[in-house]
Amino acid sequence: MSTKLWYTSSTWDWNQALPIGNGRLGAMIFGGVQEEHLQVNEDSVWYGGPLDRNNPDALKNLPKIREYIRNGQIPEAEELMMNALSGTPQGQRSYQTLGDIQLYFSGLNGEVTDYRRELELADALHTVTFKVNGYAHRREIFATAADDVIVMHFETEDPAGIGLTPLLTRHKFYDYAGKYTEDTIMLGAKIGGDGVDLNMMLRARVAGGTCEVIGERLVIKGAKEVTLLFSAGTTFRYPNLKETVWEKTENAMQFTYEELKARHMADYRRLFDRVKLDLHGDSAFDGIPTDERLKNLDASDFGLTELYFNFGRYLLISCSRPGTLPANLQGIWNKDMAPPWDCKYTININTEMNYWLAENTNLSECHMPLFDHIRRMLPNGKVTARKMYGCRGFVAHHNTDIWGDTAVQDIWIPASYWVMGAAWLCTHQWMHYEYTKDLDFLRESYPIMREAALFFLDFLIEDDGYLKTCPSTSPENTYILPSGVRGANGMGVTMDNQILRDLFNQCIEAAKLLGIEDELTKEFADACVRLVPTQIGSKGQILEWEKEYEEAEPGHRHISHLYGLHPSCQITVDGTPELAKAARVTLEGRLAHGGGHTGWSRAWIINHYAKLWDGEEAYKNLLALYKQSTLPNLFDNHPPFQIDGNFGAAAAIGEMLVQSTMERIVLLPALPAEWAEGCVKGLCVRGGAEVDMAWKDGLLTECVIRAKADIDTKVRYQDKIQELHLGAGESCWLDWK
Ligand code: FUC
Repeated sequence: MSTKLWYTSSTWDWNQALPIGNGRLGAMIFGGVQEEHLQVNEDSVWYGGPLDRNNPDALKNLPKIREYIRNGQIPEAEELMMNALSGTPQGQRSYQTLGDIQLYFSGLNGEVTDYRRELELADALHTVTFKVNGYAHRREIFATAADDVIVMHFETEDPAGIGLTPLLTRHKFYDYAGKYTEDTIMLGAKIGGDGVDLNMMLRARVAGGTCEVIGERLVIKGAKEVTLLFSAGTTFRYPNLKETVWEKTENAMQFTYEELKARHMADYRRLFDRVKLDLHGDSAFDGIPTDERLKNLDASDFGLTELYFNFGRYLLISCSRPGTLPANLQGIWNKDMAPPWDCKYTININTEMNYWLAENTNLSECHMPLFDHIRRMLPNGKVTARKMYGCRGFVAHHNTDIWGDTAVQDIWIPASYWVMGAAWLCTHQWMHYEYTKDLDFLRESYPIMREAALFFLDFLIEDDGYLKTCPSTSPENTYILPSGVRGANGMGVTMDNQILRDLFNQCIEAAKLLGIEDELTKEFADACVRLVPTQIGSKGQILEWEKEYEEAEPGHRHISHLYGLHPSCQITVDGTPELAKAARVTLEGRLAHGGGHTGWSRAWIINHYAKLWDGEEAYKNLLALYKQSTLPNLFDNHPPFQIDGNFGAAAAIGEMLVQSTMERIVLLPALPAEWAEGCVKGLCVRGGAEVDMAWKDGLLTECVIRAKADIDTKVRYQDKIQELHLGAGESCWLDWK
């Protein structure tokens, strides 16, 4: 199984640096010999405090906007929307880099030989090894969730020892820096008027040498071994900021380096080791540095898919742990003060995609930060619902930030005025229930799901006998009316109907499970059947809008109207074959016009083909992702780096091997011919079970299902279907012969 990213030189390029993280703290490591650099992040470093940005003119203009839309006066509607619905101010808060750790080594001027840097995903350990003047040096770095610090450990055979001057910086955006104690330097800043304060500290433990603070820097000389402990935080979590940041280093100081490492690995492996994917790749490819392996991509390098899959799981474990903020557009790893799209949460696909792998690749607890964030959004979303639309319930638009902002983001016609953010996010609560059958979780989540659904009981308008969203848009596409007029907003958009069908049904189902019977669930049921069904157009495609319009960008990166195929299971090969056929036509149309040009778009397409049980197309698109949208450090490239593609594609690899609804599990639904032989252990399915499988010559040879909860379902392999009834803790070996 491929688990190592490795390179033969250090780098100055962030896209070649390697990420580590413990959920809250993250770093990109460049691997320099004389000058090592860690660009560091902390998940709560966001500029500015919470804002009420709900446009005070929204509610009074809403009837006019709706009237324009009903009359087909789209430009008039959109102009009014830009003024009356946009946030005041128009933008949410931005995530920022925490800063940098610069490590200036002395005495390393000789020739460097045997250089290697690697990231071992099985251990979550970054290692640099090299020789200078024939003496070996070894540097290990990891971010541990067990002790909540970043640990750096340097050793050398050189009798002169290690000379090192560490420094903390932050692009000059800081308020103080310097000595904290005899062995610790620190840096701090206030970010934004009513924003958070940040603090970071670097503490040294030196064996066989000297260490002191001079000015802003630590000065270490003649050390046999050096361990540096890095801790950071903000007042978002820690009111006693400096004390708390310091305590974290104090706690870590009680352990030796080896103990810290062992504690880290035990914690990490508890999650990582749950799943093993073996595609029987040729191990010779593991002998090629990762950047070259990627550049000279070989379709028979199945180990690269193992590596990409493992990397996706590694990244989620490293940026989303219980108690942290959810993975943002770059997970946690961002080098900028003003990053692309503010490096926040785009919830019209990107944030959801970040969590597609959480359940099926057995990292259920890494999903938790998203649920905490939905809770953070809820009170804001109720205010937005009331102030902007005069509705009950919980609404969010296409972005949110650290404070759970729910008002409209940007003044951008094809995206900003979409009201489905909270609804889509809440389907993840149900997804978590389906995979875990955790009724306590459902009991806590149902009131939130219900608020999200409640909004639409008030917001939907009647038109042509149907209930429709209005205004709304199909993210972020534009249509052309027969008159030539372009528009993006309208009513009864396909994706909205699909999301709402899920949300209403999930609320009804949840209420049933929780023994709740009230008026509201009846209203949800009534509304659900009055949504416009998913329609097939004249070319055999799924319609994106309620009518068949010309598309301004037929290769658009969003494929929102296939939400029903994935992540939802409304469209399935075995349940709705006509719609599945139409979904394929839609995909082919997008791809024929250059679709899949961003990493996340390609990752969505891979999931779609997996759901269409087409392993060949799924693998073809996976290879295209590696070739066209993957950076040398295996980060997904939008461009720039955006983590959704990493997560979306890892999820898709899982979906190629096993799929599930509550009604059935499908084994090897999209196995490409190339992956003739392999095995996988620990993938999760809806209903609450883990699946282990092995296959040979493209045919399933073994399958074991281990129930984590009572499960009553069917298992399908090719055309064969078996009933499956297991109690929690039971397992069964399925025999297909
Ligand atoms: C959506 C996408 C863009 C980008 C941005 C962060 O707006 O359409 O491609 O991923 O989010």
